[in-house]
This record gives sequence, structure tokens and C-alpha cells, in this order.
Amino acid sequence: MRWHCSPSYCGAVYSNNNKLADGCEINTNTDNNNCGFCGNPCAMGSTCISGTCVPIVTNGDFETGSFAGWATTGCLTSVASGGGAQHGTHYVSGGCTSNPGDSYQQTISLNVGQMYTLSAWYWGDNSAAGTTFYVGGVALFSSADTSSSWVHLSATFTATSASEVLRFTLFNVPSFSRVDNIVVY
Ligand SMILES: [Ca+2]
Repeated sequence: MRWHCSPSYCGAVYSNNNKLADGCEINTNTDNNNCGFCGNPCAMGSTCISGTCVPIVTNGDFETGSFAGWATTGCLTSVASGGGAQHGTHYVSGGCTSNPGDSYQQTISLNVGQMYTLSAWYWGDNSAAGTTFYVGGVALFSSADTSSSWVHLSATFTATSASEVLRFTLFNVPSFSRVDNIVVY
């Protein structure tokens, strides 16, 4: 089967005509490689929702220098800047000393049934530190690394709702853990 995404061949905008035999089954409302129209790919970190490429995570790199887009609860929490970032110049610096520690969350829009990857970077040190990332209340990955270096964490998941809560927790005894560069793609 050869898959087509040609308006002249399949019809304008929505190229899924539900006729499997002709191969015009690309849904330009949700296809990340053909978003809105054929041959229009979404950049990494954005997804095709109703034919428009939209960023999935708001301020996932914390380069606003603030928690814009995130709801936070916790103890000693800030967006730090300087050479300690994994990407750019800003990152989360969280210092709750009790496990699981600070909590950060936002609601993200997804296409139901589509597989996504959650990618994030974590940095911990001292006697005990850790992070856990959740989508829709399900823990996707954790780390208790204390090596004082950036660790890359990632996992795939399939969206079961068009609107899911992305959340992570962070603690460190007795200092600060870091998180940076959170991307869903
Ligand atoms: Ca950053």
C-alpha cells in the first residue's frame, strides 16, 4: 500500500477519505508530518491538533525565567539561571527535603490514541535526591541519581485523553535538584 497525501489526488485539507483501497488515509487534523495540509510537518515538541501545530509543553525549558505555564507546590523552589542549565540558561531548582518533594504540573493537549515521548533532564546530588514524572497520574519514569550530573530520562506513552496532566516531583537532601528541557513529542 502506498500512502498518499495529495489534495489533487485525495481531496482538499482532510486527506483521509476512508477508502482504504486508494491509500488516502492520512488525517491532516492529527498527522504530525502532514498537519493542516500535506507536506506540513510539525516541529519537534509540537503536535498536530485540529490541523494546527501547537506546542505540547508550555515553558518546558523554563527560558521565560519563571514558572509560567506551571502550577507549583513545594518548599524551596525557584527558576535558576546561569551555567547550571542543561539547555539554555534557566532550569528548575527544587529543594524539598522530604520525598516526593515539590510538585510541578500543567495540562497538555494530545491526540487520543497517538503515541508520544516524554523527555526530560534531571540533576541530583548529596545524600538523597529524586524525581518522578507522571502523565495522567501514571508514573512514566523516576530517577534517584545523585551523581551531580545531568541524566536524560525518557519514556513513551499513548494518550488516552485529549487533555492530560503532566506532573513531576523533585526533592533533595539537603540541597537542590534540577530539572530542565522537558519536551513531549
Ligand atoms: Ca532551560
